[in-house]
Amino acid sequence: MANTKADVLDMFHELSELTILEEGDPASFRVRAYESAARAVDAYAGDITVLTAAKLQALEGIGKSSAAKIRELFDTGKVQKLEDLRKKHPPAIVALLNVPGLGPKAVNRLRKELGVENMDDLRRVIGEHKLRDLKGFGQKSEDKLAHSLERMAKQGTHGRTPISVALPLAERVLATIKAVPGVRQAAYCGSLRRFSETIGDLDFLVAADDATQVMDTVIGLPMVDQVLGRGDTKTSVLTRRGLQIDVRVVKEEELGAALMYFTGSKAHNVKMRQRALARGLTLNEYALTEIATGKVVAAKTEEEVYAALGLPWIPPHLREDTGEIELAEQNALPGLVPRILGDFHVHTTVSGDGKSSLEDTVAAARARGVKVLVITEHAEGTVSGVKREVLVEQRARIEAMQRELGDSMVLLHGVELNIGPAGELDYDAEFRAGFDFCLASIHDHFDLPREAQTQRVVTAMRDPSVRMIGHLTARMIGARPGVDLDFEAIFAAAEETGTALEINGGLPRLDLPVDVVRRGRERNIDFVLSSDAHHTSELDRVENAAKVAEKAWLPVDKIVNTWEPERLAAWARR
Ligand code: DGT
Ligand code: CA
Ligand code: CA
Ligand code: ZN
Repeated sequence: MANTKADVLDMFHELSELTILEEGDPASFRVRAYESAARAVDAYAGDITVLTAAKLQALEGIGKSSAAKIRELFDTGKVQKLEDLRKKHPPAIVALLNVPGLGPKAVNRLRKELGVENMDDLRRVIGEHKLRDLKGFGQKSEDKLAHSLERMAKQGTHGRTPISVALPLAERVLATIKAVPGVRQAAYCGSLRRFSETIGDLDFLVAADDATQVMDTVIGLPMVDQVLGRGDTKTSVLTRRGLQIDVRVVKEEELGAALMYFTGSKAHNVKMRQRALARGLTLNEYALTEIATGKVVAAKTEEEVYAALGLPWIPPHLREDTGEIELAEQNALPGLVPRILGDFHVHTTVSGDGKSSLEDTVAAARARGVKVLVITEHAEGTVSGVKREVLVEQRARIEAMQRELGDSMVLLHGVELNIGPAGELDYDAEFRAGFDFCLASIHDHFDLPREAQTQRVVTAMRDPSVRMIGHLTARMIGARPGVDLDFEAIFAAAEETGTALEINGGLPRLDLPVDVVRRGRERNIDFVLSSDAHHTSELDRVENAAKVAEKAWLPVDKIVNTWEPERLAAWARR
């Protein structure tokens, strides 16, 4: 299995992660070199696999040792340095870095001094109060780590893979499978197809002439660590990160029934089978069949199976048995987002963490059909934030660009304010009032108690400059739980002040979460789908936000992005 650009990116990310542990320093020379190499590879538009070491080294950001490693990966299929690091720092140790408050130095010391090799060990030594007497830790950090573990457990993502990791991985596996000769169709199903936030395992279905080649390919995938089982129709492998991949080869005539079965959810399937039985039919992963005659009624496509059961096709991300079958029956499924005409949360290189220029961002948004675009750099209160002079200068550039754009697009100047621990905002009221649009979001102080946390957001909402709250819960799926909020109080303040709530489409966030949108969907609140793009390639993340809204059955007219451009622009400028 030939390695590709994505495998090089994986290699550098893993190298940097393991080197952080090795050296106990997240910003060492080597770590920065790997990260810079990854960025350079990512930005390279040509075929990276054919470049010689010298050509690689000539690319900005790639040094001699990184160039050698890229070649080593392409030429030999593995990289010795990485193999060595993997032996010293197994995945269970790397996973400890996800515990808020636990850095690489601390992980190494806990390992050496208390024998902590995984999450369970950590839980145990904290329970046994072994940290309070350890030099450099103490009571306070023991309490803090206990609290972190508690919040992680509450989040219930232990052992599951965040969608931000699973989806790009699945797309790569899918592309590889589709390239196997004789493969007619292939798709991922399971929780990923339902757009769940975390994924237990990946499930693929393949319609192919020759299963052998498909199975060989799956087993040969570069991220595969272990083969759990191989058969004629099903193969299971485990990636180095501990993610299981199940691949099933099915007959093309049965693909629809199989897709339905393996997409689930289980609860949705149970209802559908009951529905079949009530009509004298059986539904399984092969077909919908007449019980009396054994005759196949439908199997090839999902649409046919749903239709034979008297239903319109139900989009996968709605199949959670939260009432979607009953609505489908009355032809009243919640509407899908028909179009996304605005993006109100976008960064450019002016932000410390932005990667695309203003010009490129505007051009890419235009090409996507965006009619109202608001540029929102980080304000000075965040690490990547900028001073007012820079923003004043940007405003002039934006005004000039707007003149050139004419009627084709409304380009507005906004800013992403940081909400301080007591709801304080960046700059001063007068400067804030000078923007077309201000959104405000939380970037720190995640541990405040519910009342203070809620009050902080409500205070920001009451500020006349704030039009929208960005990524309300500030969670990072699988890494940081959302802050503790009284959502009813937030919804009430949103109604009272007319402040919109963002649905941030960045896969690591997906914030608001589906359950929060569900709770707020009947309220008189404006919701906005945002990309929070830091690169032109991330503008399509508004589609993820749309999936969240759809999964929560948010009425389409409450989604600001779908409105007519004139109404949209007027709304943003208010
Ligand atoms: P996950 O992997 O935990 O994120 O969640 P799923 O939904 O992908 O679950 P998984 O991988 O165990 O199974 C994939 C789909 O296959 C599941 O959504 C529905 C179907 N399925 C699996 N086992 C059963 C079962 O025992 N009964 C029924 N009705 N469906 C099943
Ligand atoms: Ca699964
Ligand atoms: Ca599975
Ligand atoms: Zn942002």
